[in-house]
Amino acid sequence: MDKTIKGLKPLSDDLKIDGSNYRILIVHTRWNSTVVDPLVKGAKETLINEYNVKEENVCIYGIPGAYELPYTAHHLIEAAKRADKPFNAVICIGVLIKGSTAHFEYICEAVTQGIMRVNIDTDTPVIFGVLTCLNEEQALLRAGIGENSHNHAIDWAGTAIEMAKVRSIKE
Ligand code: DLZ
Repeated sequence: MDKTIKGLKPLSDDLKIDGSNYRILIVHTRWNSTVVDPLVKGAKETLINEYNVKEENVCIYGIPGAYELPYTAHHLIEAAKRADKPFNAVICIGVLIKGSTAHFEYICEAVTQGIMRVNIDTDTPVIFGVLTCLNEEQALLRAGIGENSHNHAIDWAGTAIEMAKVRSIKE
């Protein structure tokens, strides 16, 4: 079998969402920037070009590593609420690559649970844009680098917009 059944079904055109009034935060790591930078670019360009988000409403904040993503997302979400400029959705972008110790497993677990908690605790959709890769090749392919690769941040941007719409439901 040469075709996978995995993947996100695109929204039909009649359900296409206009993001022109949305404010989206991208928090990203500087660890593994060769892979993280194209992911951030892919997310930003998709938000602007596919969903009409205004460039000035895509806020980008860089931090050291994936372990810092949940705290930063939580803090910036709450700060924006206090400033009366809440984010409609947040995308956390990072890349963890397995090394020779148990560090990878601990960080993956902490970051996954942490990002889920930020969703619930802040009532803001926080998209899990964290690649957890067994080697560098897997990371490159998921950042759109190389033959038969796909930049997963394109999907994360679409998910952020869809979830921003969910967040706007009032009753
Ligand atoms: C220390 C570390 C290691 C070994 N690997 C990664 C990685 O692959 N991806 C990543 O985003 N961060 C890594 N870090 C840094 C930790 O996430 C964190 O920044 C430090 O432990 C300080 O809290």
